[in-house]
Amino acid sequence: MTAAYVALGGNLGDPRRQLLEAMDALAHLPGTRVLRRSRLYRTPPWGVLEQPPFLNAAVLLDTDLAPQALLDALLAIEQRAGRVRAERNGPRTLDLDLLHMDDVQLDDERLTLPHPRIAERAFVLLPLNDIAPDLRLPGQGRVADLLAAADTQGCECLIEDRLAE
Ligand code: A4P
Ligand code: MG
Repeated sequence: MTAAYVALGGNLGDPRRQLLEAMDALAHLPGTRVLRRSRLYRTPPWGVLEQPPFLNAAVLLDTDLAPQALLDALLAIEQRAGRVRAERNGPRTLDLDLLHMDDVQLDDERLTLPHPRIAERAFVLLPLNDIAPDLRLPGQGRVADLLAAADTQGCECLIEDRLAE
């Protein structure tokens, strides 16, 4: 079994419902359990600014899926949520990014691990810090330290959606 950290995001349709359904779908993957769920965060759009705010979250999985198989499963869940791939960084119903798997570093045409752009993204670091503040991301640093250095302006935690416990 391997620990796997997955980021969830969305800003079209009903993002809250899509994120919660995606967490359920992750819990039903073969050989996979959800160990921790972050709170939900409302975050200003990053990259392409002219789009609605995002909801973001993160989960910690324990899985016996290999990295590529887990990526395939994430893409299938995105498809079922009505994801249409258009503009890079543009609006989407559901985005699932594989952030990190313990003891895995790889870089091929389909998958880069750890995800190379965690350190610069408050919308990833805030929920990741809920579930793994002491995680050390090879090449980037410790999650809580990265968050302390990140620009979290405009990000809010949805208190009523306290899901981590
Ligand atoms: N891929 C490679 N490595 C990975 C990985 N570690 N995890 C490949 C997931 N996928 C990985 O992904 C394109 C391809 O990347 C996948 O098919 C896989 O083979 P994609 O999701 O179609 O690409 P994208 O998401 O449009 O592009 P990009 O640049 O990866 O965007 P991000 O990083 O997903 O960012 N603002 C806020 N506030 N919150 C957000 O969640 N999200 C984005 C998209 C922009 N702005 C945002 C948010
Ligand atoms: Mg993605």
